[in-house]
Amino acid sequence: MKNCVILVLCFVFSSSEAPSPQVSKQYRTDYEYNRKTDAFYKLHIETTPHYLVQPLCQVEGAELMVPRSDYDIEQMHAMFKKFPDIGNYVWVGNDGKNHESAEEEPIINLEEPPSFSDKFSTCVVGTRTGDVESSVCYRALPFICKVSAMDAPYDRHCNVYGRDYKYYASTGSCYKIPNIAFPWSEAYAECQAEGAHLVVVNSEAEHLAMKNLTAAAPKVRGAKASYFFFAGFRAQKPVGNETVVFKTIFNETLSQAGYESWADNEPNNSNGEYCGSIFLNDGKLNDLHCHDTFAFICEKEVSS
Ligand SMILES: *[C@@H]1O[C@H](CO)[C@@H](O)[C@H](O)[C@H]1NC(C)=O
Ligand SMILES: *[C@@H]1O[C@H](CO)[C@@H](O)[C@H](O)[C@H]1NC(C)=O
Ligand SMILES: *[C@@H]1O[C@H](CO)[C@@H](O)[C@H](O)[C@H]1NC(C)=O
Ligand SMILES: *[C@@H]1O[C@H](CO)[C@@H](O)[C@H](O)[C@H]1NC(C)=O
Ligand SMILES: [Ca+2]
Ligand SMILES: [Ca+2]
Repeated sequence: MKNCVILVLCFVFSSSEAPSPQVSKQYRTDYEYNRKTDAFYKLHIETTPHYLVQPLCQVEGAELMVPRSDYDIEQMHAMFKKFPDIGNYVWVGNDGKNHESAEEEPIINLEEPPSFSDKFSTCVVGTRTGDVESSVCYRALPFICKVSAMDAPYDRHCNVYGRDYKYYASTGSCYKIPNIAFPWSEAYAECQAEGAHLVVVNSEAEHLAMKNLTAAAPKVRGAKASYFFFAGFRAQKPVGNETVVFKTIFNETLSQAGYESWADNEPNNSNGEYCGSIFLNDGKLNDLHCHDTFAFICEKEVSS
């Protein structure tokens, strides 16, 4: 009987190379764990209109935090303390209770609200002093995302903290196009946080895989154009008459990386396009402005 138990345990441990967040209490590098709630949290310090916060949390496999217990409030309080300069309010989710209205005059978001209802409805905020209050929705605030360890996504085969990775046997890598548009450096950080990296095309087979992946991709919110996907290469802004040299995020030239076919008439470096992308039509390479927002592709090599 005892041997049996030991055998079963051995099997369980040896078959799981990297255990799920449920077991390991590890999640994306930008989330912190709270033992009392058995959940992961992230405070987004950038001020954000209310209608965008839930989609942003969901890209990270989380939800806007609904304050459910004193432990959630303690967590919020602790996160506020790390950032003295972000003001006194954050968006939190609606817990369905009635709350006093926030006293401080809200800084009204000057952009047009996306919907009539957002302008007049009330939303829920957490305060620096540890209260939950109601507030107009028509403003921009930092916000807190939360996911329980039980629900935190982990893809065992691809070894990433994210959903929707697709494995291509032809390249031995998993790929994903997150459902959001970002500037290049935020796209870079987002792939990193999940345990992946912006895609680097290393072969003709991988070029074909990218052509296949992008052809089937739904459009993402907020992209400047829907036919480009940021990828893991870019150039330094040249000094004087230096030539522009594109290198991968692993500091290889494109030729060293194994694929250097540009789309027709690219790179055109039009007014300083220094960030790399993949062109939907032919899966080939193109240069883009780093600060514009586009869809992007994350890659994770599967170790054999
Ligand atoms: C992508 O590849 C899959 C699997 O081989 C195939 O079923 C699908 O039709 C391809 N899609 C495109 C757009 O080529
Ligand atoms: C580029 O700069 C170098 C040195 O700064 C100079 O010698 C050369 O003539 C320049 N080339 C062109 C095409 O301007
Ligand atoms: C990148 O490669 C270049 C040339 O191969 C080398 O000079 C440089 O130090 C490398 N940079 C980093 C950060 O490794
Ligand atoms: C340069 O390339 C971009 C796409 O990266 C394209 O939108 C733009 O029209 C091109 N500019 C010129 C002058 O060809
Ligand atoms: Ca690759
Ligand atoms: Ca271009």
